[in-house]
Amino acid sequence: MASNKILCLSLLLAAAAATLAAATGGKLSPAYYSTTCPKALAIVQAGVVAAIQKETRIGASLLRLHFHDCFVNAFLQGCEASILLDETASIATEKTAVPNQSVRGYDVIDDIKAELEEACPGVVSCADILTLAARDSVVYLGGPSWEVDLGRKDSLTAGRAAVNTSIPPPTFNLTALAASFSSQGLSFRDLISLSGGHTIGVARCVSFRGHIYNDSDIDPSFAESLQQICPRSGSDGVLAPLDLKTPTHFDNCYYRNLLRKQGLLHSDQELFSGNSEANSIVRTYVNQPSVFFKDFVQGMIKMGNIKLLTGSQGEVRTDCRKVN
Ligand code: HEM
Ligand SMILES: *[C@@H]1O[C@H](CO)[C@@H](O)[C@H](O)[C@H]1NC(C)=O
Ligand SMILES: *[C@@H]1O[C@H](CO)[C@@H](O)[C@H](O)[C@H]1NC(C)=O
Ligand SMILES: *[C@@H]1O[C@H](CO)[C@@H](O)[C@H](O)[C@H]1NC(C)=O
Ligand SMILES: CC(=O)N[C@H]1CO[C@H](CO)[C@@H](O)[C@@H]1O
Repeated sequence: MASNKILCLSLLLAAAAATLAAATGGKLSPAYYSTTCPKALAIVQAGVVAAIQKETRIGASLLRLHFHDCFVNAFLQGCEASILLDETASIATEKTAVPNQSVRGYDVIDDIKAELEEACPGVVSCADILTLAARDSVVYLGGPSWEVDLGRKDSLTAGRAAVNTSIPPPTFNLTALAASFSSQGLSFRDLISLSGGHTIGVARCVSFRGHIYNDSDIDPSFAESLQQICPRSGSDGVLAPLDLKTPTHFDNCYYRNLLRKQGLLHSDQELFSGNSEANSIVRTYVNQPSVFFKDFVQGMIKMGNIKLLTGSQGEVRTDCRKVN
């Protein structure tokens, strides 16, 4: 009897909290799932840690997955998990768009989602899983931690055509990169701090070939060593670390590489190649890693809030690959 009473009380509290959440409408909050799915954050984190322990690179892949989700503004939506939708008669999947070719981590999100559906069916959105998984990856690999505001809803659509125009290619110069970020409401400083995401993970030969053969702002011996694995043609898929020193550790080495002209992508080296404002920010991140961490966190929070669906917009998908 007593335990029944306690159960009823907690159900009542849950109902009150749910009403409160509904009443606050589209407002995000770190506590969004605290009554509807109290284990949500722990489940996502455990899934991310297990995946990274199986394959270290997956942490980088999960960070990039969130970046791409937020940047592709199909139908003017940002971080809404449209990147996870598979092709159907009515969905033009984003997965097969050219800049998307090496985006990965979908299976990890599926596994986490399956566990969440078991614990609290239909409650935790795929967009929130992507946002949390990016944060948890950064933390596990030694980067900064931060609180993630939750309550994003999932889109009902995807937009392959928008991938080409939304995701900046590695051939962009500083001006074009800044314009791309600015069109998403992100500042010049956000561009430089968020590019620090390249302190982990890898890129394919096809993505850095132009830089190692055609650019002059590259350390010649660094270029030469890369030319040995990435020929002028062929071997498009051969991988090299974005941060040659510590590719599985989230630190400020990415910026130290730029000072030595050892950025892997053309777009990386653009951040330290003559623009005095950019150079000065890069130098700050080299000398004061804590400033990099602070700015990166700020940038991630801004990026994670790009054109969200909230409240009664969109839905909470039960399968991240399909609209309900
Ligand atoms: C500034 C504009 C950016 C450009 C031009 C760019 C470009 C690229 C390219 C070309 C790759 C390698 C793809 C391949 O060859 O397979 C890559 C990988 C990656 N990017 Fe970016 N990126 C940018 C911004 C970002 C941001 C803002 C983040 C996250 C905060 C990010 C995180 C990553 C990560 C972690 C990887 C490695 C993924 C893996 O190993 O699976 N990038 N990026
Ligand atoms: C994206 O661009 C690539 C090459 O620039 C092109 O082959 C592809 O068809 C484009 N995709 C869409 C959906 O526009
Ligand atoms: C950057 O690229 C754009 C577009 O390709 C070009 O118009 C512009 O002249 C370039 N800017 C610099 C400073 O090279
Ligand atoms: C390098 O430059 C040459 C000559 O301008 C051009 O034909 C080639 O496409 C460039 N290669 C890459 C990978 O950008
Ligand atoms: C993960 C994923 O779906 N990648 C796709 C990216 O696009 C190519 C085609 O351009 C597909 O073959 C990949 O499966």
